[in-house]
Amino acid sequence: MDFSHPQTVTDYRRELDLENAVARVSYVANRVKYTREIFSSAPDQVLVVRLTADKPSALTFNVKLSRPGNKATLAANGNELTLQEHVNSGVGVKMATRIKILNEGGTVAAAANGLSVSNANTVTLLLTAATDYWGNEPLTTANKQLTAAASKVFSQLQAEHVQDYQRYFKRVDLNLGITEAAYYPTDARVKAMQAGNVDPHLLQLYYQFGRYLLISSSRPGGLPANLQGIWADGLTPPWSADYHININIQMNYWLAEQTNLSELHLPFLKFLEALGPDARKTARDMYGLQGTVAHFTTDAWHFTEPYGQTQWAMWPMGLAWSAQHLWEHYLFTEDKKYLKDLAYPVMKEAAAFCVNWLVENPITKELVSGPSISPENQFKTQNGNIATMVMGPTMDHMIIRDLLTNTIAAGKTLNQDVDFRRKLQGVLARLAPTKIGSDGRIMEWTEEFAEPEPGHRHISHLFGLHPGNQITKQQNPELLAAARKTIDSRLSQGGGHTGWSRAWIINFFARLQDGEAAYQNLLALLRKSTLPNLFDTHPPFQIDGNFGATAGITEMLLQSHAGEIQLLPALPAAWQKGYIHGICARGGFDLDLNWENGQLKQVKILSKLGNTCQIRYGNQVISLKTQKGKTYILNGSLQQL
Ligand code: FUC
Repeated sequence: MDFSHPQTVTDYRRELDLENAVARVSYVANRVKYTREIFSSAPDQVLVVRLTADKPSALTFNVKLSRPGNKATLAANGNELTLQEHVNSGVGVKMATRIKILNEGGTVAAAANGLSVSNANTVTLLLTAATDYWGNEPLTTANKQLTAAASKVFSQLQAEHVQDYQRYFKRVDLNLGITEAAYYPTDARVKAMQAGNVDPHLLQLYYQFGRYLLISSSRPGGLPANLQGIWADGLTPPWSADYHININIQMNYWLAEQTNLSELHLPFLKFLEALGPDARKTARDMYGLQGTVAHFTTDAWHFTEPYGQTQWAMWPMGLAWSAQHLWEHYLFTEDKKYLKDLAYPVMKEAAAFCVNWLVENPITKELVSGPSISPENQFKTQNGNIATMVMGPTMDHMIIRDLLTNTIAAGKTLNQDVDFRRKLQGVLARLAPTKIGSDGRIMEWTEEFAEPEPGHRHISHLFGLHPGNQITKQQNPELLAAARKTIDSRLSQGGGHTGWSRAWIINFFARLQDGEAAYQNLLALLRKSTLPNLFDTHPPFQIDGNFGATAGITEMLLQSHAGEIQLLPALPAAWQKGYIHGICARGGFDLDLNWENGQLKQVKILSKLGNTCQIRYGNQVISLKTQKGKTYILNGSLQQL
């Protein structure tokens, strides 16, 4: 949109309203106040821009439609524009974008590269866009969507959008208190925070921003959120806006179940299923093995082969790790049909690859993974060379242990594959265990190699602490202590320098039940790895840190990975009073937690499935039998009210 406004406009204000998922712009030019409201509607599949002015006939501007590369064709017709391209010189998808201008007052006429609006009172722009990725003819889709949207008035489009969005957004309410900083613009608050200001409300905003981003980028029937969610800029975004599955896309979905956005997990889960044919072929052609395998990254075209340098490429655990999400969705929902139809078949094939892949260490007789890497990290060999590939990196074993354990549980739940389950049990019994090194840290490799980059951003060998559940206070405190040493060592040597790495560290400290360290790392994320609009920065912008931090804040307040529901496991002193309502625990529970003076005041538990659960707050533990659909209220001493 090109306006012929004067050089300077005043009272400029731009906001993103997280409650409604509506962006607004307002400013004054030539003594006219202009406003814009913009939203992208999931139910109507349309982007809507509404322009108004506080004086009649004040809206005069050009609307252009273009795409980088200058290969798209543009057509204007009345008050509509159509842009089309068969991208990548006819090898990629076909795309079509349509715009319709609905003006109240004034006129719309043809102009260079678009249309011109003159002297209108109010203008609504409707934009639809489609590709043939899912098989439909894009122009037909974009036309259909445009016609349908144009049959509704603006207020109806907006009401439907807000209702649809809030259906997800309003499920969770976090309150960490408010200071006067909340009256300042977000970019100023981020800056003030970097200068040491305390702004709990900004953390609350940041938390909900993470949920907003997932609601807005991951809808059932669509693709999962990529490295930039859906906010990739330009045609060559960093890392091609792909699906890195050696931490990043998993992190994108850590918040899905716990922050009550379970349905929005499905694009990722379905995507894992869609990797099947290629993943089967890679296992067969590259390794001569049955089952499915994917490496460190993939994309919308489902490639699963390694490419690039061994340092990141030669790692056959991408699908095995991702398969954890399939089981997690089941743990939160106990949806047996989903388990049978979607999750279990994918888990089983990924597990089958792992079983075939492992080899026996001829000396210890343990089963080890390899040749493989510890994602993207390097070590020094005895003669001082820098190397990456080894037999038996710890993370691989942790991932395989997780997958095999989950696959056995899923098979048992479905009463399927007794023999296969027995086989997996046998493998688990021989799988190389997690070991503690002479310096008290969890060993990343089978040997204690010297590390060229001791503050490396990947802390892969703590997969068992988070997102896994192999290292817990309840189960193996000695490994927990070693995990702490591992993180401390990484951090003391400059670790946590990328946004996502810092976000992972928040989750680690939450699992270590160290609220202060989790909080300090959350502050560090806001101070060092956050852009003025709250986007996470690697650098550059990468969305995983946003999602990972929202997950981390949730883990500070509620955990359910260790066979019990633990309330406020890592509450920092800075959050003396507050509440979080609507977060979820495994086993089908929604919880409302309120705390005061740094202590649990009350917890309300909605049992969605009627399971019995064990609830822990500090050293107090109770067992709660529940009925499906009933709510239970406990006080700070876990007494039922
Ligand atoms: C992983 C990380 C990089 C980056 C990339 C997209 O491989 O090691 O830091 O985040 O994904």
